Amino acid sequence: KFIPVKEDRFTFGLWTVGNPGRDPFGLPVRDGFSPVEAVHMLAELGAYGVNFHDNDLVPIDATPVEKQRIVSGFRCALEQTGLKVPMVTVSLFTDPIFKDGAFTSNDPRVRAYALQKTIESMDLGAELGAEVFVLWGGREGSEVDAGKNAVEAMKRYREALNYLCEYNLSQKYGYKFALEAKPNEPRADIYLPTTGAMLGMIATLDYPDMVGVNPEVAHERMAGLNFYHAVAQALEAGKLFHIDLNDQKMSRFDQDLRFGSDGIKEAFFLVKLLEDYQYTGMKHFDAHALRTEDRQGVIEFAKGCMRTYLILKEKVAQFNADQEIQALIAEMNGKKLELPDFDFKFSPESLKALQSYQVDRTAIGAEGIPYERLDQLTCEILFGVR
Ligand code: GLT
Ligand code: MN
Ligand code: MN
Ligand code: MN
Repeated sequence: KFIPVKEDRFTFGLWTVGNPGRDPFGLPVRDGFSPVEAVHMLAELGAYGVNFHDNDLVPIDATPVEKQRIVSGFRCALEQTGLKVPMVTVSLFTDPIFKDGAFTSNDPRVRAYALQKTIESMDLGAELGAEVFVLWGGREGSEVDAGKNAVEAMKRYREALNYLCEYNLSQKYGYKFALEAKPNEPRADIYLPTTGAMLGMIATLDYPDMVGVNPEVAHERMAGLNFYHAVAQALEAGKLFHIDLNDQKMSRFDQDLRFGSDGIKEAFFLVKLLEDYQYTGMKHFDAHALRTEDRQGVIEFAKGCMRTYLILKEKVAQFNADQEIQALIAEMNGKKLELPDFDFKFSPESLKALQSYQVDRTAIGAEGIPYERLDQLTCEILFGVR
């Protein structure tokens, strides 16, 4: 029970299980799993795929011959295990050239290099069968707003995304781009800081259908927002192309904790959303093992992410089948409006009906809505006592 299988579509990044436990104050504490080791380990645990940044696999200064050797070794491990590469991304944040941004840098030499590096990553991903291309603009932001014009930054961001969409079309890659928001870290302020901001930008692109979002639990929670609501909006808009699952304490530095390890109730409603609405994309764990762990701890971490998802999925089924819970929900959603000709769509008839509406304001305002009972029952399902 709770053993992951390929159909669960769980994926991890090379940078997640490859993380050696370095943090801004401390040195690495373990050998992270190398790309080939990660492929074997994840396949054994029942994951569906592995994702990477260009430089997680191929060092930035690799020669073409080295690149070919690395990629063919990696491909060989994929073939042996059947693990897929559903998503690829590009590091536009590690190298010093990106210290003041990539697509939004003031320096056109940097902006051009960012595009070149991104299209090369798209080539690499396409070679390995990737269908989603994530863009996380970790350095697209500022500390000194006097030096960077935030209006120009939006124009440059858009210009870059339009360029990449055109490239995608020209090569017939068929990628869907998924934009990942984060409010801060490593920059003091990152542009387009929330999933909602990304959705706003996407609507202004030349090919809006090609571009969606990759919301991450931790990032929305760092901004103090309700992740479940952000994902619901993206899903309803048909823009949930990918998702980064992890956990995070509110309003702190980026923690990338094991999925479901902190905000259990929010994780439950997230799983409920993905399952009830039959999200078919990848469920990607963008998290890493605590710095206290050795390599065995990394395996426990990876297993834990998937197991917690599957446990919550079972809790969702229990919630959906619980008669008392469903009766309460039906009661809350079962109110009737006795107003013929009014259907919430604007027309001369509905307007007339609306204007004649005699509402019993006091009586409706005095009706109780049993959220206390409903929430307690939800908690009891999560506590395992129901
Ligand atoms: C980095 C970041 C993640 C992004 C990755 C994609 S890299 O680890 O913290 O949230 O998803 O670029
Ligand atoms: Mn994160
Ligand atoms: Mn991170
Ligand atoms: Mn992420």
